Amino acid sequence: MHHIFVYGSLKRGQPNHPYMIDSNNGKAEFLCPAVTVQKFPLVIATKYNLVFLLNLPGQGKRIHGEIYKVDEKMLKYLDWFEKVPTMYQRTVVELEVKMADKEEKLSPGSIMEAFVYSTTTYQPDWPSLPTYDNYDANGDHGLKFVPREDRK
Ligand code: PCA
Repeated sequence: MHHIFVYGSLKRGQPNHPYMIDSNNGKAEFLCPAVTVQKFPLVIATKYNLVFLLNLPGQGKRIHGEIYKVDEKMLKYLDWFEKVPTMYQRTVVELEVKMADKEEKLSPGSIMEAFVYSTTTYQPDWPSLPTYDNYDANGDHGLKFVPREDRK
């Protein structure tokens, strides 16, 4: 099993979450909410208003998201879904657990590592875009996420 931290469209209540809970794609079990130990710029970019974590530690904000335990099949599926390695890359990030999970013996405040889909390449202006600490497709930013099937 692998741990993966999701911060964008894959979170609960966000547009791509259904792909994570579709058992045809593999297994994913929600573990706990978490926040990155370091700051990163989380930006909304491209004409489709996609969400990207730029691998520039120390800039931006500490990012809130969710940790899942996934099997090999789901990890491979998500790599394909996130277009690794062209669009996103799968890197490792340090996280602070926000809520306890009995089974995993995680306690609030404990530090763990998980995979994260950070951005492979980005436009020069992306680091100066507004940054967020907790992505919501329907947030005040008003930047409407364009689902995969509607992209041209
Ligand atoms: N999906 C992945 C990376 C960005 C996105 O929209 C996630 O939620 O973590």
